[in-house]
Amino acid sequence: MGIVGKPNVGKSTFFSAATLVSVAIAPYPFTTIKPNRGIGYLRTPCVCKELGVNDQPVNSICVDGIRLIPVELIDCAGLVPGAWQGRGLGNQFLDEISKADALIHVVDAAGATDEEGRLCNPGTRDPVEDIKFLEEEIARWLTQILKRDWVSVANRVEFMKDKLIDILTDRLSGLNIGRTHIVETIKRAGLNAEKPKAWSEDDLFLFAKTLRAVAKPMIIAANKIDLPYAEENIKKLNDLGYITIPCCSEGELVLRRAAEKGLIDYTPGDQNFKIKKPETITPQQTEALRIIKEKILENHESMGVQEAINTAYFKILQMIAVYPVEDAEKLSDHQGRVLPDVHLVPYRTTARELAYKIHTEHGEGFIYAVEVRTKTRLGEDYVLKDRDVIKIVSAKARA
Ligand SMILES: Nc1nc2c(ncn2[C@@H]2O[C@H](COP(=O)(O)OP(=O)(O)OP(=O)(O)O)[C@@H](O)[C@H]2O)c(=O)[nH]1
Ligand SMILES: [Mg+2]
Repeated sequence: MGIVGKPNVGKSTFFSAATLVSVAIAPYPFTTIKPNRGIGYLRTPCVCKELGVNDQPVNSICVDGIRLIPVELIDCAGLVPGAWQGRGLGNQFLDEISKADALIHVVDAAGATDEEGRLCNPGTRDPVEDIKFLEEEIARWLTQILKRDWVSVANRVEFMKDKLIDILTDRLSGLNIGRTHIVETIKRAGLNAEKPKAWSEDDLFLFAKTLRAVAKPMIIAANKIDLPYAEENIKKLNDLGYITIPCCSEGELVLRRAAEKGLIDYTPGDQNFKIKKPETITPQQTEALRIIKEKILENHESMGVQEAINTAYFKILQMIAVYPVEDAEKLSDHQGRVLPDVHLVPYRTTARELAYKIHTEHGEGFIYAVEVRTKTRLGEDYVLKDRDVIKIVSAKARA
């Protein structure tokens, strides 16, 4: 997941709040020069409570019946106008985007930073402009990549009868863009894949813009909701067709750090926290926590950071969480560990595809699967559902 946006909007704060990795955070543009990578967690209700078992997670964590699934986050350098031509840290930023499956676009919902990320009074900048600008920059950068050898690509299609989709799949694989993205883009943009020589400059740009939407889907983290003007601006952002999640990254970071130090009980995504021992915290800490509670948590469902990450994976990328087990009675693996793993797989993944994901031999020797709750036998084409607990029966033993 790429965390993107113009400079000084709180990308690194969001990243740090999600991963607890300490990174440079400062109130001026280009604080981040080299991208930061870290592990954040998706939050999903674990099946352990429903099934009445005590689990022993291996590839994830379970906190009071909430499963936390690790995911990789990349905190990118800030993007400024002209990045596609290499302005600012443009090239590096765009390289990082190419590795991401989807983007969380952090915007300063209060409009307290100008188009280049310099501080200004809240309410000055319209964050809607920031969204249009980011879409435009990425589309221009993709157009530039496509244009480099478009003439020869178009000639190959028209004179040598090579397929445009094959050529583009090959050309764009380095950007983590696959065949299905390209097929979907051509369909959505209504372009003729047989006649690329007839595509105008505008057609190429339309292709690039649509490709971004298909291959790098995006949600908006409307950050700095503690500042004035944020609420009004969020209403405008809601009309843009993206899912918009109000966030206070700075407040989330305070809560995560306080929880890490044992001062409060707080699980990311909760709408509340509990001070453990009031006598151990300083008056400043008490005041910061009071402000977070009154300004944010009493008016919103959460601090937003966890919700943004969850939404990006579960709604935008349409991932589901499934729990493979080896023993359908004990719900355990061969070492007796109960509900050890949860796998994040795309919606529409079949039982056999899950078997392959667990182990190639499992996939090759697949005989059938069992849905553990109902003890139903499932064929290889069974389409998995979120929170399925599945036993795979395979002819080949696990290595
Ligand atoms: N009021 C408020 N300030 C925030 C919030 N999140 C981040 N900030 C502040 O915004 C400033 C910029 O934060 P960074 O996380 O460094 O921003 P960035 O987007 O990574 O910036 P670059 O790396 O320069 O692109 C810092 O002063 C943060 O403390 C928030 O939710 N509310
Ligand atoms: Mg940063």
